[in-house]
Amino acid sequence: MKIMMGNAELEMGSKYLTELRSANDLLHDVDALRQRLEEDGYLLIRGFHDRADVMSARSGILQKLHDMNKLDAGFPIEEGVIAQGAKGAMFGGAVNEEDENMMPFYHLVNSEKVMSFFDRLLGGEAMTYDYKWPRAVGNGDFTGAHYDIVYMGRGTKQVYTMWTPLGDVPYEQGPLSICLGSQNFEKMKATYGQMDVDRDNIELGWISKDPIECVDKFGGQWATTPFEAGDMIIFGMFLLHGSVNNTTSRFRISSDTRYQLRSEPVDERWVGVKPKGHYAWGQEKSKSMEEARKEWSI
Ligand SMILES: O=C(O)CCC(=O)C(=O)O
Repeated sequence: MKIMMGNAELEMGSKYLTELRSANDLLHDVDALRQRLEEDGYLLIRGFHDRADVMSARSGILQKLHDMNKLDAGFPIEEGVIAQGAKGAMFGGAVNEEDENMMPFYHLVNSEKVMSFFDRLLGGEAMTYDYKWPRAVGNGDFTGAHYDIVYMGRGTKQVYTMWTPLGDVPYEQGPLSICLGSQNFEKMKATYGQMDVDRDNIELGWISKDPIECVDKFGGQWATTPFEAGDMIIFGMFLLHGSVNNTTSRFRISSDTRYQLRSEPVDERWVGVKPKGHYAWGQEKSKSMEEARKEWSI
């Protein structure tokens, strides 16, 4: 089976691409979960969220897409069919209680279940960034390879991303993909991994749009899987990830949200009632990643 990532076509089960594995069998054993996270760089938990809660978060976001005329009126809203020419959308920001459509989503990613999972995994009281990144990814769109640290590295480096599909996301709808082993790309961590998009103003922040080039040059192997509503995957700040292309006529709806120990320093851009977010990135003409990579010799 061929999977599209950017302009590349990757064969599932080749040196470039394999399947993510679930960590559900380790859920009862926190030491084993930590060890797996260390070794694999991620934990995929199937059926973690209540499917009904995920579907109500999805409905709220679909309602917003409908209100923005981004859905094809010829289909039921819940199918999320993209209106002719409509682009994707990011609904980044902190909880806004006036936005009723978003409340089920905030409850989902801030739930007691999520927070106590991180309390247990991190071995202390966890906190979540107030800022959340729910998104609708349009036809032909994908996310290029990046470390999250370049967007949120001003506090502790022990921050974890939880990626939650808000609905079922089969291969062709563009699920998350990660580069296995990229948590050990030492030269990349010492160069690209020290970058801060607001300080360095480098376009997109993606180290590469070409997953084949990544493997040939840096090593590792891409991994993805079809996701179902309820699944989630977590990973640290130094794990290259991106996504498969959405080749369907429906939006891929998902979110990325962040968690860390409350006792550790926090990146001030992402907390508070109105987090300031990226304040400088892209304000001036940004440097190309190609140029930055030449300077880093990677
Ligand atoms: O959903 C995507 O396409 C990318 C998500 C991502 O980059 C993240 O979860 O950090």
